[in-house]
This record gives sequence, C-alpha cells and structure tokens, in this order.
Amino acid sequence: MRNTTRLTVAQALVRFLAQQWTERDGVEHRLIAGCVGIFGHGNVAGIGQALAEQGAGTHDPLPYYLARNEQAMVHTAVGYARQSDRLSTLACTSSIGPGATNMVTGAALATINRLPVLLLPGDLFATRVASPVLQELEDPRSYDVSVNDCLKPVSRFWDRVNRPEQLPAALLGAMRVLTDPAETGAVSLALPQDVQAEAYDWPEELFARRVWHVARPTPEPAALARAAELLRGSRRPLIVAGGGVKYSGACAELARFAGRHGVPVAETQAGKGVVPYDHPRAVGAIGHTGTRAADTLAREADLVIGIGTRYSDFTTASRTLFGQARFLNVNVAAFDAAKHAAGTLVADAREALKALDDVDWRADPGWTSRAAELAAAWQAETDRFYGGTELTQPVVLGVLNEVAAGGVVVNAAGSMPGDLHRLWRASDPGQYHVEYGYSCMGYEIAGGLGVKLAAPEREVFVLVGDGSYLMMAQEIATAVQEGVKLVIVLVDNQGFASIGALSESVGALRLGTAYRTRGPDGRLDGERLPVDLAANAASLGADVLTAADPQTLRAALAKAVASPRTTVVYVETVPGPAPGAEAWWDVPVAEVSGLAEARAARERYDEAKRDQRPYL
Ligand SMILES: Cc1ncc(C[n+]2csc(CCOP(=O)(O)OP(=O)(O)O)c2C)c(N)n1
Ligand SMILES: [Mg+2]
Repeated sequence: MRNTTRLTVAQALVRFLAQQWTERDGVEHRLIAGCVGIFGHGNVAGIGQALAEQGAGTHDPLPYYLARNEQAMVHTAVGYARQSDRLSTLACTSSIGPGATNMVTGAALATINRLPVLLLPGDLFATRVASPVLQELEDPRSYDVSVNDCLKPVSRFWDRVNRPEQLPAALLGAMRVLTDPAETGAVSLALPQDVQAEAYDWPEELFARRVWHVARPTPEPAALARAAELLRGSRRPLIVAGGGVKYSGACAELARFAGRHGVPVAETQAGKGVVPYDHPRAVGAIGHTGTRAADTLAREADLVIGIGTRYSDFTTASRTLFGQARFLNVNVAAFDAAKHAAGTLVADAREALKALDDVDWRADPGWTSRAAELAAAWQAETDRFYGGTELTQPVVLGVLNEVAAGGVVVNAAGSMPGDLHRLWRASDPGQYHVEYGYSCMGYEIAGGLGVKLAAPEREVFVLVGDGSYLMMAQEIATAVQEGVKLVIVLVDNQGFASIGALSESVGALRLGTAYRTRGPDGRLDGERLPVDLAANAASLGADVLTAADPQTLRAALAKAVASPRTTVVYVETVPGPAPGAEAWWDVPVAEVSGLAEARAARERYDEAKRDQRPYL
C-alpha cells in the first residue's frame, strides 16, 4: 500500500507549493515565496481555508499577503519575480468572476516581460449543480466556458483542475513552465470552487521537497562556429543588452567580453544597468528612448549583437534604427533568437558570452574609441539636464539619482520611462526596474511593493506620475499593512504629459490628455481639477512630504530615506528642457483629415516611414 494523506485539493496545493525550490549554480531559492490574495466565495473556503490551516503542520508555511486589487497583486508578484532574477515568485489567489478577470492585465504584463507568476483564480463548480452561480458568465453555446478562459492567451501554461486526480500533473506542468527560462511567464491554474474543498487521498510523494534546476543551456558547437564567423567579419559591432543578461546573471561576463573585444554596449529598458553607466564600453539606452551615443552607433554598426532582448519597437525605433547591420542574437528562447533573420545562439547569456570570449577578434579600435567619446558627451548632457534650478522632471530625476544610489528605482508608464532610460545612472541592474514590456499605468506602487518584499535590504524608490497614481494607488494601504517601506515620489503634472505630447505630434490636439474640468465651450479645457493627491496618499496611511524646489526635494528624500515608514514625496513639476527622441517610433497618423495639424503630421509620418525595413 502506498502512503497517502487525505487533504482537500486546496490543502494539497498549498502544501505542495511550500515544498518547491529552484536551484541554479548550486544556490537554492523558494520557488513560491508566498501568496498574495483577495478572498471571495470562489476561494475563501478552499485556498483561504488551506492557508489558514497550514501553520499547524510541520511543513513550511506559505506567507499570505492581503492586497487591494487583483491586478495589483499580480504586479506585486511580477516585481518580486523580476527583482529575484526569475528564481523566485509569488502565487496570486482570487475568487471567481471579477477577481479572476482583474488578473488578466497582470498576466499579460508578466508574460510579455517573460516573468514567472502563478495565478490561482477560483472557477465555477465543476459539477455545475447550481449554475448559474453568482458572477458566472453563461455561454448559450457551451457550458464549458468561464471567464477564466480570458487568461488563456496571456498565460504560458493554463489548466483547469476539474477533478482532484488532475492536480499533480497540473502542478508539475505549472512548475516546469515557471522555472523554464525560455518558456516562463504567467501560469494559470483555474480551480473550481467545489473541487478546491474536495478531499482526496494524495500520495505522500506529492509533498516531498522538490528542486527545479533552472537550466543554463550551452551553445551548440556549430552555431558557435557560425557566430564566430559573424564576429570575425565585423569591424563595427554593437551589443544590445536586454533583460536576459540580467536574469542570467551574465553582467560580469558581458563586461569582460565587451572590454576585451572593444564592443560598445547599449541597453534596452529591461537591460539597463547590466554594465555600470560609467563602464568604458557603456553607451547607455538604445532606441526611441535612447541616448545620442547609442542611437548614432546603431545607425553605423555593421553587426548588432542582441543578448537577451526581444527587440521591441522601442529598441529598434520601429525597425528604422539599425542601418545595414546584420544580427547575431544570443537568447535562451529560440523565438527571440531568430528575430531579424539573425545568426542565432540559442543559449543562456552567461554561457554564450563565455564561449564567445574565446574568439580571437577585436572591433576596429577607432570604432571603440569613438563610442567612448560619444558616451562621454552624453554624460555631459545628462549633467546639464540634471543640473537645472527649477523642478523640471529631469531635475527631479537628477536629485533622486543622487539620493537613490544603491537603491532601486521603479517606474512603468508615462513620460518618465523615456527620461529614466536616457538619463538614469545605474551601477547594477538591480537598481533599475522600469516595466516597459507592457508599460502598464498602475504597476509602479504595486510592483514596487513586490520589489521591496524580494529585496528588503534595498531602499525602493517608486516614481509614479499623477495619471498612474490615480489608476492604482491603493497598494499604499497594503505596504502600510505589511510594514513594508517604500519611498514613493509622486510627480504631478496635471495629466498625461507623455500622451499629450504624442497627441500633439499626431494631430490629435492634446484632446483629453490634461486633467481639467469640462469648460464653458464643452471641452476638457476648464479649471485645474480640485484633486489633492498628497491628501489622498496621507489618507491611505503614508507619511507625506512635499517639495517645491531641488533643495526641498533633496531634504524630503533624505527624510523619507531615514524614516522607517512608507513615505510619499509629492512634487509638482514645471515644464522645461528634457532630452528628445533621437530615433523614431511608429504611431500611425490619420491619412485624411480636415485638420491642418493632422495633415502636417501625416507628411512627417510618411517621410519617416520610408526608413522602415524588415531587417532581413
Ligand atoms: C493601463 C494603461 N492605460 C493607458 C496607457 C496609455 N498611457 C501611457 S502613458 C499615459 C499617461 C500617463 O500619465 P502620468 O502617469 O501622469 O505620466 P506623464 O505622462 O504625465 O508623465 C497613458 C494614458 C497605459 N500605458 N497603461
Ligand atoms: Mg502626469
């Protein structure tokens, strides 16, 4: 007779999750370090009950965090996973219906950013005896549909556990995808509410400690030989470093390779900080939000070496940036490696860089020194933007950059990601956390909470615009509840500076991009809204400080750093000089219009569009 333990499905799930570990380079981490959730009738009696009971046994408990919004709790898990280099993450439990669909945005964000999160939405009774239940979507064509099906296209693994017997295979499948560097993303296990509470005799082995090795695939010798050929044929190479370098822990190998072979290193948003900003080969941000240094080199490069990047349109300037370059892509995911008809090394970034380091080859010394000159010129430009006397956005970033040394800056949407990408000086990738795969307004505070849970030793600085703040500020209450300290810099410019500027540039007249009351002419151009965001932050339990100039900002930030409590530093910025785009971004403009502004914008658009090429 096999040894079995009688538990509910939810109790078995919780006990299983607490026993899962990852291992890479001999170091082990808890795979699921905790569970964030909001209870409703679809999970309270199942997972809720199991979480409440777990502390009673000898097994490691799964800490539970109560969040305020299900989208936000996925952001928290994403922040946690990213700060943990994908070796550890959180589970998210929701009820059925709206709690579950609130997670769809977070799931998309996780999958797009290639970050592991485990989603556990409740689901309709598997027996369907009482259908339609509260919050059930009825599909007249099929009773086998629930709103959880919305999670399918945004998950890398999705399963519904309709019977207890299905749980072990579903769990193993879920863990496999979470820990596979090429496959990872959101993983969803839909849990019918009756099945969660159902008892079953589980084999004891299900609850054994299980260690998932996170692979470092090595490059295939033939592919390596072809890559070496590409390197030897190049005189003007440029590395585009993405998040894959960071997740692989390949920063030292990248710096050594770039140093020895004379290759300048440009960085995507996810890759920013993989070489220190003052490294002799660093040329900073690339693409639409890139530095003049990196974007100039990109136009002239003969070989682009993409490492751990998925080549978003911001990186390629919508496929206008890389003149006539060929591509060599190092990526653990074949899907990304194959982009732009590249020579491919499907491998872990660290392993691939070690192997490529042995190739006897160097970039043209003139190219290497020119890159260093361009980078130095950009640093001087950054000093100019940072050094203003009025509270423009770049000045806010400059003051924060000084205070935040060693801490983590978190941001996601609006005009700040561009300024941060170009200007921020990061000495290691753990200091820069801009979610720019989904660029989701509302990620900032919730994501920052996850960052701090993963890296309690670091000071976490959340930069949030007024638009993003109004979309999702409520996780301040969660931070206060957990005694997790965040420094939140709330930058108020009365609306959407980013989309306002974009609107103007495409002939959309800034419609609906400023926070204004409806004016006498019926447009949204009346009075400034009487909304007090500082008071709002205080009402959620944060300490609030305000800053009116660079000196008071510096003092407020110092006070926030010294305090053990979550502190919001409220800043109203003034318009002023900010670095502009050196490269294009494809946002289609009306082909016909009665507005002169739109017609002029279309002319500019048609001209820029001519530079677009498929990179074959
Ligand atoms: C959830 C979501 N909705 C809409 C957008 C489109 N969008 C991008 S930036 C932005 C405005 C952000 O405003 P704010 O946070 O105040 O930043 P600012 O542009 O003023 O710097 C909008 C609406 C988005 N990125 N995410
Ligand atoms: Mg704003």
